[in-house]
Amino acid sequence: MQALKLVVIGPLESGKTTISNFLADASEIPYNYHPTYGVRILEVEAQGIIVNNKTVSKDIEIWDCSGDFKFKTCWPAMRKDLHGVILIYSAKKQDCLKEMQEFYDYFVTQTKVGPDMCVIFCYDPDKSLPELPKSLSSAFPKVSHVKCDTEENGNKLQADFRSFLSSLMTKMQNYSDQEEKTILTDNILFVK
Ligand SMILES: Nc1nc2c(ncn2[C@@H]2O[C@H](COP(=O)(O)OP(=O)(O)OP(=O)(O)O)[C@@H](O)[C@H]2O)c(=O)[nH]1
Ligand SMILES: [Mg+2]
Repeated sequence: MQALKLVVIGPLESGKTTISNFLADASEIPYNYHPTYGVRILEVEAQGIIVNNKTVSKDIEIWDCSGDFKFKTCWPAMRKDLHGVILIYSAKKQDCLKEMQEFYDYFVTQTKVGPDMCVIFCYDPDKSLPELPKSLSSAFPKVSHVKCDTEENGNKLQADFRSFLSSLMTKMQNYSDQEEKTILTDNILFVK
């Protein structure tokens, strides 16, 4: 079975590697900053995801991408055959609308991935933000947008991630069921 490819993208030093490690259940999470060089791929099996009232497991590839635009040459490989997008920005650097729009445009708008197959995480480990920045919420009104941190609210981050997986996999299944029906209908018409 093909793994679900999730691309984690966003500005430099926004928390992508920290969150990717957490979601992939990495046992050691280094909290000091090491810029990601290009991309790293983490593999994890998500268990107990609810898809159309059934509980399923799924292999996931988390593509933890660098936020440095010098790695833009890697973007086509990162975008190829992706199923979902996790956009991450840091509460410390909220002035990132232009960059977020560029990532969103390339990885979401220009692909088959719609706004409902994308989630925005605002990484706020110091709880510096009372609420989500309006500039970003209003720029991406159709995208689910939540605050997260890996330490105190790890359970909430896991729950938000699982709910994102559930909605993403439900949409994918409904889409492939629909495609199957269309092929069957086309074949029946053809036989007639
Ligand atoms: N306060 C706090 N800071 C943290 C914690 N975890 C990570 N950080 C800091 O958050 C920043 C984000 O680091 P990364 O996750 O490596 O950033 P990134 O988005 O992967 O960056 P690039 O790979 O360069 O694009 C770093 O400055 C970390 O030191 C935490 O639990 N608490
Ligand atoms: Mg990184």
